[in-house]
Parts: sequence; C-alpha cells; structure tokens
Amino acid sequence: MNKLKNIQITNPIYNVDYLNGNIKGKSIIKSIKRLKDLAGIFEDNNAFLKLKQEEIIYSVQAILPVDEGVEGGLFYGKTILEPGKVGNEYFMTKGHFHKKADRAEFYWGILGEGVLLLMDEERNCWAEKMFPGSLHYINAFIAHRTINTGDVQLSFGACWPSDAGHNYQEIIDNGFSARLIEVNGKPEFVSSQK
Ligand code: PAN
Ligand code: ZN
Repeated sequence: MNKLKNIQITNPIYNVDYLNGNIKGKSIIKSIKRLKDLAGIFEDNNAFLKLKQEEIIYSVQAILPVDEGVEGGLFYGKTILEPGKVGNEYFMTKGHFHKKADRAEFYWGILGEGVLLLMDEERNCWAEKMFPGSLHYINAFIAHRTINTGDVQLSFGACWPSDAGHNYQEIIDNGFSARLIEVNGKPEFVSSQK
C-alpha cells in the first residue's frame, strides 16, 4: 500500500447550522425584501399602504458558487419569511417561474409552518404544507411561492440550477390564480383575479 501524502483532508468551504439553517462560508450573498418591494402582490392595497413600508418581510441567504446563468452548476439558499398579514392575506414571497422554465428545484422546511403554493402554466394551483423536515420537489414549468401561515418565522432551504434564473414579471402581471387568506383563524384559499 502506498501512502498518499499529497491528498489533504480540508474543512468544507460551506457549513449549515442545522438548528436554524443558517449558511456560513465564503461569498454568501444576502438579499432583503421589504414591504415596499412587494407592491402589487397583495390584494388589499389600502391595508398594504397602512403598514410600515420599510418592514422586512423576507430575506434570502445564498451560495452562488458559479456565475448566475452558467449551465451545470447549483445554487443553495435559505429564506426567512416573517409572520404577518396584509389585511387578511398572509405574508408571502413574490413567487416566480424560472426564466429557463424547464428548470426544477428542491425546497425543504427548516423552522415554522407555512404553505408552498404551486401553479402550472395553465394557471392550475395546488399547495403543500411546509414544516421542519418537509421536502418539496418543484417540477420544471411550475411557479412557486411560499406563504407563512404561522406566528413565527418560516425558514426553508432551496437548491436550484445555476442557469434557472427568475421570471418575476409573469407573476407581477398575472399573479397566482389562488390567494391564501385567514378566515376564522384558519388559512383558506380563495380565487384571485390577479
Ligand atoms: C428561492 C426564492 C426565495 C425568495 O430561493 O428565490 O425563496 O422568493 P422569490 O424569489 O419568489 O422572491 C427560489 O425559488 N429560487 O429559485
Ligand atoms: Zn425558484
């Protein structure tokens, strides 16, 4: 047996805190969405305008090991979505199709409880429950949005192809065809014009 002294065992470049999903390591980017960045997303615009526009609604930490758009790489992210409502509609992410619409994604629940709203290109919607340990395969050509239905932060992880990109415009223009609102303290879907 020949000893291989040139192969070192090094620490990994990235670490995940398994209690809260926080990512640690080199060149991790962070993006923040405040209420003012979500104009037009919620149905009740009067209720929207009454809330503090600077309030942080969600933040995303992400590892982008290759440039955005490069084929063959993967991105890894963690989103924290605050609890709260605009009128009776729960706080949610903007939601998107991927720019390369044939790209899929995994989501997994880390903390809190919520709903993953999914929509195909014919605007049919369905939804999956999110909780610590839930795992969600988001197929290609499916728009995805997360909704915090709980009283505490909803944290979830995500992994998606580096060339997927984000098509937000479709959702800004047409929305999802369903909205999740609170009725008698419980989440209920209602149809949405936009
Ligand atoms: C996620 C989302 C993240 C924020 O990383 O980008 O949860 O949601 P919006 O992008 O809809 O604002 C993902 O789906 N990446 O593809
Ligand atoms: Zn996505």
